[in-house]
Amino acid sequence: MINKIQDLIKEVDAFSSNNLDEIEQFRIKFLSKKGIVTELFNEFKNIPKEEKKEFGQVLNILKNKTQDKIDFLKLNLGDGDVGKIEIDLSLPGDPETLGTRHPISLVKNEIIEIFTRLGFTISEGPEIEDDWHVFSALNFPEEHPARDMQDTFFIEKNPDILLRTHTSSVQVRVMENTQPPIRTISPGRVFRNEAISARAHCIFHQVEGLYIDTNVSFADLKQTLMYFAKEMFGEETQIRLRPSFFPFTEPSAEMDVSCSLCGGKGCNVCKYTGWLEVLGCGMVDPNVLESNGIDSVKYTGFAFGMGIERIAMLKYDIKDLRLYFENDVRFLRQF
Ligand code: 2NM
Repeated sequence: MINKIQDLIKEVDAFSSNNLDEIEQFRIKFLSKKGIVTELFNEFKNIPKEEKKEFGQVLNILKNKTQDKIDFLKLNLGDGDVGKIEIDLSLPGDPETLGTRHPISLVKNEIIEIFTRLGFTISEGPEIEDDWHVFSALNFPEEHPARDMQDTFFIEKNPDILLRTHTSSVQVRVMENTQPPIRTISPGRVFRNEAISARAHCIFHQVEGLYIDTNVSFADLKQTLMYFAKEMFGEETQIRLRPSFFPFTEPSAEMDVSCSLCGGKGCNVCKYTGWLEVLGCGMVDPNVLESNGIDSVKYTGFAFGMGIERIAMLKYDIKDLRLYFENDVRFLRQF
């Protein structure tokens, strides 16, 4: 009896086919209800007690080898002729769940699109900077509070190496290396030593812009920013400029846009003022041009800077800045 099973194992080992019908015949012969293996299992009760153990072991080997052979041959069938294996191609697939673009990226890309339509190029630069590119070349006086440990992250106690607090440092690098006309924006991450809250974070994103040429005036600044505001927040958007101060611009201004939620009538988003503050701007201080090798008699320029988080908050009515950094997919999927 055992020899008979050994012979059957040899037969199974030797069997091969790349034809589905043949493989099915092989399966019926061995494993179906009236197949060889099933019949042998039925024989089990007639086997003498002392042979039962060996009989069972060898028979199990035959059964497993037969099933493995069938699986193996069917798997190989798949190559080049899918139709032969029993897959229902009309069944719906398991869809991959796609991620979504982060709202900061969406708004950043939108800002980039608007300014590239006006002929601005995109400039990038290092996040770890030196004092010159972040402060000195931008007309920050030696005792300016932004230079304080309290506001700026320094690297390894070296007061000359720090994380950039604005992307104006990128524009210093552009001015160093190019003569006007310059039309460029610099999107990127910036770092400030601030306590994290709903309205502040130690890492955030900025887009700064720089335009330098002969005869650039405040009117050019105003038209450029009005075009930006209408493209970003809608054709009916109004802008207003309020006097302000920045070390690198003179005169300086802050720009508000009419609240797109209430159309300027007043609501809780604009705190019943009808206006939302969106960016800072001004005419580049001649000191900045001269520090960076640009003739301030021949050339003038304007510059502006905005926080991407803030623009996205206004655009999508996001109430808490921390949501941008938590990567909760329930938040991220909404955009
Ligand atoms: C702002 C506001 C006003 C600015 C200035 C410069 C540069 F490099 F030309 F000096 N870049 N960006 C600037 C001006 C940034 O952010 C609120």
